Amino acid sequence: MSDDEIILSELPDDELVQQMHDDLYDGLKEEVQEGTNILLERGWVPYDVLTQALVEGMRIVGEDFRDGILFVPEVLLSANAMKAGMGILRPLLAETGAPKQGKMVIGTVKGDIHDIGKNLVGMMMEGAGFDVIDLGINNAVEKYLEAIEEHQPDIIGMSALLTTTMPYMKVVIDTLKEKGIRDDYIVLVGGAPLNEEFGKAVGADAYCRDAAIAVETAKELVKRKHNVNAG
Ligand code: B12
Repeated sequence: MSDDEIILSELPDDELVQQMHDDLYDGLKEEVQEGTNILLERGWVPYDVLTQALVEGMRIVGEDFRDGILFVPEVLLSANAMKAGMGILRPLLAETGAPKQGKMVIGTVKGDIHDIGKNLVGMMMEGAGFDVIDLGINNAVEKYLEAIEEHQPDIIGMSALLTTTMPYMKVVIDTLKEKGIRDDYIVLVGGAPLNEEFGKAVGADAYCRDAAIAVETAKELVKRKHNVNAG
């Protein structure tokens, strides 16, 4: 059977999720949107659609990109398809009615244009009750400083997907230290090439492996900060 003949709504859940991985791989935006809607109509919670259909699909794309089977133009199409699916989930994840937790400024660091993971963290943080100010991609330290000044966030989040751009996180944190304001904020860092050790080495409060952990860590650290301030 050719792809044209596949009717997504007729597939059972597991085959539909597989098909969505294929469609994401092929950069088929409309099909990914359709699949996302079908899973939601079937009662899937948005977080499961996000992780099992979209994030898992992008993981497979990542492997073939690494292995030289896919190239930038193809991965860009996959990224666009993923974003289209995320666009449907975003309002659903945000409308949880969670009590207000605090404010976060988040951005991808200078030299780096990867934004899917950052966007996902932003979405999940919104869903958990944080106000999120998204600085977008390719942010120099000045951008973070301006946003901190303007928004007075509780949390600063930095994302980097390249081994060449992740050291820039230290530039930002060191600048905060020089200005004597480092300890006024919780700094969270993330991105595929990072790890716990790197987070510690650059002086972040925490490295978070994924968006769910980012939410848990943010809540915990904000609570702790408030307790310290109250005490
Ligand atoms: C999609 C993609 C692209 C897309 C980006 C589209 C977009 N709008 O983002 C495009 C095609 C543009 C691209 C370009 C490039 N890419 Co690219 N890309 C990827 C790919 C396949 C997936 C990344 C992704 O979106 N993952 C899905 C999300 C959900 O996961 P995530 O980003 O890791 O985010 C999660 C966590 O890390 C964490 N997190 C992320 N950020 C943050 C921030 C905070 C504050 C917290 C708490 C947590 C957190 O939570 C997120 C959600 O759970 C990765 C492969 C990989 N293994 O990561 C390569 C990858 C990152 N790219 C790579 C490369 C080399 C490039 C290019 C240099 C290629 C080139 N020759 O031009 C350019 C770089 C351009 C630039 N200057 O930035 C390499 C990096 C290698 C390295 N060691 O540095 C990778 C690893 C692929 C590979 N193995 O070769 N890429």
